[in-house]
Amino acid sequence: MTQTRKWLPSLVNNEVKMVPRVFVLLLSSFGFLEVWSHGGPVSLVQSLDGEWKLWNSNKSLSLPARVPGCVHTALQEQGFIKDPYFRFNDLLYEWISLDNWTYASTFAVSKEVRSKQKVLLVLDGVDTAASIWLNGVSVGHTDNMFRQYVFPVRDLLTGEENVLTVHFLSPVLYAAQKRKAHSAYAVPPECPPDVQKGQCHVNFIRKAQSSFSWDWGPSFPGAGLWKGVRLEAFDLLRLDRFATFPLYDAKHSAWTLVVEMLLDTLQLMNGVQITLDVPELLSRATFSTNVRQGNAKYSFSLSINVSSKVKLWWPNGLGGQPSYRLLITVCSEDGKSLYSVRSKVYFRTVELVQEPIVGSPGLSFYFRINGKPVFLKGSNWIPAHSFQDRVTPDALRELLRSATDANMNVLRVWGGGVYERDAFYDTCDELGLMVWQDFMFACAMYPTDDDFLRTVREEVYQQIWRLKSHPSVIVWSANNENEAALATDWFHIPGWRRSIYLKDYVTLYVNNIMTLVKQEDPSRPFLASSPTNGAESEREGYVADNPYDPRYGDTHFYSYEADCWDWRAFPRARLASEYGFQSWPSLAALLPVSVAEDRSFNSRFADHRQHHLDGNQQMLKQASIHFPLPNSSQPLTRFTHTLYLTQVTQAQCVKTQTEFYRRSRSELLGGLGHTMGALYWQLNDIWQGPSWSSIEFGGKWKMLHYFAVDFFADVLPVAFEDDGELLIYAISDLSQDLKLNVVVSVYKWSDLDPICMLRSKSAAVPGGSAVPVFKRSIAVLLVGCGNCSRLSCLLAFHLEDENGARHGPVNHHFLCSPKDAVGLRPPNITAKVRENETELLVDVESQAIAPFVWLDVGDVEGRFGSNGFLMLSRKKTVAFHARRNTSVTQLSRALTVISLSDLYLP
Ligand code: BMA
Repeated sequence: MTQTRKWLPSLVNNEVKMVPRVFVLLLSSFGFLEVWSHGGPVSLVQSLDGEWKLWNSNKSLSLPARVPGCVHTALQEQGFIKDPYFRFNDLLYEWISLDNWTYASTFAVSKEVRSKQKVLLVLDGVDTAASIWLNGVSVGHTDNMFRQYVFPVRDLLTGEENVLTVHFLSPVLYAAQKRKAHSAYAVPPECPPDVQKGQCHVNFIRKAQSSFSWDWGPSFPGAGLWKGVRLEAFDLLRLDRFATFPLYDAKHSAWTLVVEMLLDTLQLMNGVQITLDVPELLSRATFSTNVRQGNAKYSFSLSINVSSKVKLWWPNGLGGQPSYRLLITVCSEDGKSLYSVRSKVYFRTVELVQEPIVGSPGLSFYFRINGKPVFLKGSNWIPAHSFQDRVTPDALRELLRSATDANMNVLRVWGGGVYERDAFYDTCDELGLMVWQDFMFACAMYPTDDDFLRTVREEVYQQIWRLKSHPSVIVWSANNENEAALATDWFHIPGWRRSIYLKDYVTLYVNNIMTLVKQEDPSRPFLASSPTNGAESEREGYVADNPYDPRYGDTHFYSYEADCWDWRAFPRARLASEYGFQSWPSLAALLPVSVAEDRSFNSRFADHRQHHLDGNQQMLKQASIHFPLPNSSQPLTRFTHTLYLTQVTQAQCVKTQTEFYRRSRSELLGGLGHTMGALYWQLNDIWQGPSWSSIEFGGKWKMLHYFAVDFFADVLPVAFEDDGELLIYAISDLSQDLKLNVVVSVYKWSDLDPICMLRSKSAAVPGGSAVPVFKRSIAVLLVGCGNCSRLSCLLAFHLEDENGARHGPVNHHFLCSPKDAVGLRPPNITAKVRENETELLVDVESQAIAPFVWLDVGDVEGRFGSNGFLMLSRKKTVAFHARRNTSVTQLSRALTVISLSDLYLP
């Protein structure tokens, strides 16, 4: 069958309007960039996206398949398989990744295209090992899902019936073959732990490392054309890559905009005129250059004339994210316009500060944006689906919005997933979400044979070019935990073999990746790993003795056994880039992927979804330290109570730990402290299962995410106990200084009215600091309040300025475990939905203090203004922000409310 494909009508981007006789060059990999050519079709683009054919190796299955897409999605859409996430289907559908698959497309190519001097076949993403054939002729091979592949095909094209086939090798078999060929020595780990039910040798294939299973995700090693495919035809030159970044000369307070282009040129062109124009900043310059034949890089610097007028890009919470329009025109010597580019540019500086700290061994480790030290508040990002084509633009945006709505200013794109799509970084730019960008290597040793290094170098090169224009990206980091894995010997490497792996480590991350980063993007810092001791690791040959050393660099810290309410267990790190606790998602998330018998904490299903050894038991054990375990005789009630309790436990654990990091910002104790970042593990989920995430699969916020809104608030009071004393710190990430006092209300568990209130003296809270504002012996405080004890009372507190205005959220401090609390009464909570002119509201009423009140609306998409809260009043109104149209009736029907009291009060 011959399909006719349409010429692309316009660019991905929003601003360009189609003008007659303007042919548009689609550069989907450039994100916020628009390119078009004037006065004649210099470049033509023919998309080959759309419906292709797909079959397996023995052709027992043959079906239509969408491109971009993947085999699993195609099989599901055509009814050959059910939802891969349903129950145990990850095991049932293992055969899909053990088979080889072929994608094929038949298409016509116009004379216009074929008459161009050069026609390229461009594949933006091929997952992963494949051979590509056009009209029966091999055009090339692929071995890396993170690369764009480009093949010249002009002479292979015919008019009507062109057949393009892409033969995919099973990724699992390919990885095994590569491992076998690497006979000199093993490159551990050979396989994931059994509990992950995954595939082996993922470190031998340049594919999302988590696709062979992870401790929060299933094994679905997919195959397919996961990004677009197109023909690009041109006569003179083609803009292959484009990037722009600002440089700031502090001495002269002057900005320069660097514009870089990679041009693919068919003949020497003298005197090409390149004009750069940022009209809003009255800056324009024309450069004349000779363009060589072949692929070459051209770099131009535009001085910004009104540097003092430049509005800076700031991280969320610290200012806006203004952008400017950059217009580029390229003309031939005789003044004929060849093409134009329009792009967004942003101005900001970034530095990673590692310098001696007075009174401390070690080095500081923090980011300075536009000269200002910024405390990183955020989380870690994992792939939002096993099948990337299933991630809708809306879902992606909603996740990123959820991050900024929880007062985050950073996400770390973790090295075991994928380099995210352009829309991800565009949105981060817009939202002021900084990105800590890992290269895609995680929790393993990697080979360094020539083929591997060659493909990695190309991958790294392309990703740097694709992402370096984004102000959101503040740091490159070469891998996840591989320095630590080597230093602390995760894989039990015999001493005499260690040097092999050390050498491989330095070869890959330093000699190759770091060298490339320094060469292609000197505009932002580079780290060889996370966690790392940074400059100290470098001094120790890039693998430090202890990369978790809190005196240097960033730290990952996990402890499931110790009581997470005890801050003394946490390392006082310079920057905490990973820490966390697991929880289960809501029942609503589990319903579509389970049947009745699965809905119990001891079911085979609950066990199957848990990919972290003893994870379910760890959650219960941690919960039981402070809470009663659910014991309802109703199995489904017991299950939902258990899901709820794991979320309560997780929220409370991560709150305690994050508050510890935030209050350690200005302090040095025993040389430790000056903590400048808290990124918990992990923001999002890949499927419906237990994990460290604060947002479950589908976008619903877990209790932790609601807690994050408060514990990441710009101004926050934090309480903790030290040696019988209660201390309250005021934390401020604001730019301006404040004068604040803390108001402490002491409540009895049995009474909704406070029994006494205390107010501290007003204290200076400088912008960007954490300062103690209250200190009192707990015993004295309790006696002073009258009839009060640790078991019968609890504290709520907030910050106020001299005019009595509250700053930041109300926080609370438990003086005992809720399971030991004396006087808790049944709250008999009721919740009623109503509507005002603009939104849906829930009126919550309670007859007693109720901890961790949780409003749930099942699968109605949206989120509450607040949730999981401590009810200290008789009435509270909570807004519901619906994502889809919903009504009072629908919401009322779906609404349930639960609090901790439901778990053990009659
Ligand atoms: C860290 C991460 C991930 C993992 C998480 C939870 O090691 O980098 O590899 O999912 O901890 O175990």
